Amino acid sequence: MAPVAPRSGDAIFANVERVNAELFTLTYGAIVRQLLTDLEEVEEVNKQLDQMGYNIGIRLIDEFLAKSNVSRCIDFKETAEVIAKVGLKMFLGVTATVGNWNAEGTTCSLILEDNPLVDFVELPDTCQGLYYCNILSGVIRGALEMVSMKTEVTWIRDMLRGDDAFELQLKLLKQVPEEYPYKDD
Ligand code: MYR
Repeated sequence: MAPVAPRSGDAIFANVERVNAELFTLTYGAIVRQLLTDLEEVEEVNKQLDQMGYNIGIRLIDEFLAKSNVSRCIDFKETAEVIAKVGLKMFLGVTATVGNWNAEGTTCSLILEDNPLVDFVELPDTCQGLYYCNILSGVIRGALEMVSMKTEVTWIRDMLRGDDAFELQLKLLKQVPEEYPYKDD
C-alpha cells in the first residue's frame, strides 16, 4: 500500500479555512431560508436581515479596531477605503473597489466582484425583491454608527438579480462629533 504523504500545515489550514467559509455561506443561506418561511413577505426579510446585520456591526467594530490597528480616519474617503480593503477582507475574505464618489465626498460605492455569501445561491422567482446580502449593509451601517458616522447603506447592483457586480452605496448622513469626556478647566 502506498504510504500516505503527510500534508503540510499550510495545506491543512487552507482546507479548514475553505470548509469554514463554506459552512458560513451555507449557514447564512439557511438563515435566509428560515426568515422567508417565517416572515413570508420579502420586504420583511430584507428589514430583518438589515437589523441582524446592524446588531452584528455594532459589536464587530470593537473586534475590527482591536485586530486591524486602524487609527482614526481623516475623512469619509479614507473610511470607505478602510472598509473596502481591510474590513471586508478581515470578515469576508474579499476586497472591494471604491468608486462613484459624489462631489461632496459624502456618497460612494463599494463594488464587489466576488461575494462568498452567494456561493451556491440561486434565487427562485418567488424571491424577486429580496436583497439576499442585506445583512452586509446592516453590518456596515452598525459598525460606522459606533465610530460616529450615521449612514444609509443601499444595494445598487446585485449579481443575484442579474447585475454584473455587487454595488453597495454608502451615504454619509451625519458625522456626530465625539464628546471630549473631560472638562477643560
Ligand atoms: C475610524 O475613523 O474610527 C476608523 C473607522 C473604520 C471603520 C471601519 C468599519 C469596518 C466595518 C467592517 C465591515 C465588515 C463587513 C463584513
